[in-house]
Amino acid sequence: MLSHTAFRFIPKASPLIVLAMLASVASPQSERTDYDVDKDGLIEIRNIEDFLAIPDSFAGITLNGSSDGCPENGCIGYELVSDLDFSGLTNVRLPTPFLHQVIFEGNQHIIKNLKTPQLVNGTFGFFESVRESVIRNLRIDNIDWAAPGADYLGALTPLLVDSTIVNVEVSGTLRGQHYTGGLAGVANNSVILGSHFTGAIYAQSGLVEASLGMGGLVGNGENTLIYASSAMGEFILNAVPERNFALGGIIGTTHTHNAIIASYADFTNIKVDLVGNLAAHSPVTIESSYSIHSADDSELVAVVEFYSKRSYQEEAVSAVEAVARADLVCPQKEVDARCNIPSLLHGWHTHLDSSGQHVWNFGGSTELPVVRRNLVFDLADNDEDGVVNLLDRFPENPAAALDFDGDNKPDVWIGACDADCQEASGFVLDDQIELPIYPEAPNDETDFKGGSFALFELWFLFGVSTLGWRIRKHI
Ligand SMILES: [Ca+2]
Ligand SMILES: [Ca+2]
Ligand SMILES: [Ca+2]
Ligand SMILES: [Ca+2]
Repeated sequence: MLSHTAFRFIPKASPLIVLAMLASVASPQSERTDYDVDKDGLIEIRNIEDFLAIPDSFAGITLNGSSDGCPENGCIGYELVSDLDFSGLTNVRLPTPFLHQVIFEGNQHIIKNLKTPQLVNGTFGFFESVRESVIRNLRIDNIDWAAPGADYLGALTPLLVDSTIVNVEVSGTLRGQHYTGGLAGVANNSVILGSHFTGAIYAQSGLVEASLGMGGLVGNGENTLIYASSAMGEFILNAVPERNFALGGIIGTTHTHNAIIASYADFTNIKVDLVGNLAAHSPVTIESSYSIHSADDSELVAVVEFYSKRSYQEEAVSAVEAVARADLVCPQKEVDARCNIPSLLHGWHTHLDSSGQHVWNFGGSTELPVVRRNLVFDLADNDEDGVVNLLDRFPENPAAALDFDGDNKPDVWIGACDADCQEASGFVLDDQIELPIYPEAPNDETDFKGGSFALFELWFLFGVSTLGWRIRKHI
């Protein structure tokens, strides 16, 4: 098991080392008198210098020691207002601040071309630790990070705790030692929505056998929920291990329960079982997802209608099909009579975003199903248990969120819900998860939304900016 020491903050080894090159091009920050020009409560990050100046947030949300221009009660986070291109900059040492109760809004901007020299830090990511925070609408392109000694490595952060990641896309190469994930090294009590990794993760075979997790999105997952997300790419190994306990296309190792819903891994891997390229092992519940782990078309694809194995459960509840790649390519709708297995994607239409748009796009007759990239997620969380209303089957009760089989008995407790909380909830934990019963897919799947989406999005964004944000109960 992962010990609690994993989440202890590691003191920073060195003071902030700002790029030497930047010193000559930076404009004097003292001229800046308004840090929130558009008055949305988010301090504008205009360039790399601003980005590198984001401080640890425990003492408040400021930049260069100032929050001038923020609302009376202070700012609630930061927002990118331009792309940040690190290409040509060498020997970059990021300050990697702690984000605590912060919104980091990417505004669809791109942070790109950051290459690191060999790092010796114990942990590495854009943010040293992300707690009770939201990172959203961000692209990170073409990173190339070598941290062969890092215990925890993730593009966003090595440690994601009690946080939500929304609409984040990362591409690049990661070389870590232990817990490594395309988004986060370790994710604890967190939710990942509409987020994707494309690239390569290096793993040494000796470490694979030592069960140190590496995953396309998350190296090690604890009470984490992943929805409408994907990982594409490959694990690169220097030798073939005896067994693979540790490499998963979405999540590597799992401690306590994790859930993967309406997601896919097309991530080259070795010696996995059918479900094992989504997560390396249980406890995990997987619904309406698929995995491909072979670089060629010769091997079978795992199509997971439903799979659930909790830590105390001896037998998995499982509805998993091993099919040829062509069988997964074929369907253009959920029930497609033209295909070898007409009902292969049974139940997949039930997964929606906050606008009612379907998560899955089944594509044409020569394309694999993919998760749509323009999904919208309302972060409202009435019971403040960390699981957004959209995915919370008990949206007014903070003790539980998941009930896959719909029997109104929670399948797992929320990670933060202790014995007293469980007792007070009035719930009895489900002792036998059954296969979910899905409604029939609509006959005419032109009902699927997609084309006329822009109007809703405008309305939605307006609604959000009017009502403000919620990050758990702390903000
Ligand atoms: Ca702003
Ligand atoms: Ca909730
Ligand atoms: Ca709940
Ligand atoms: Ca149940």
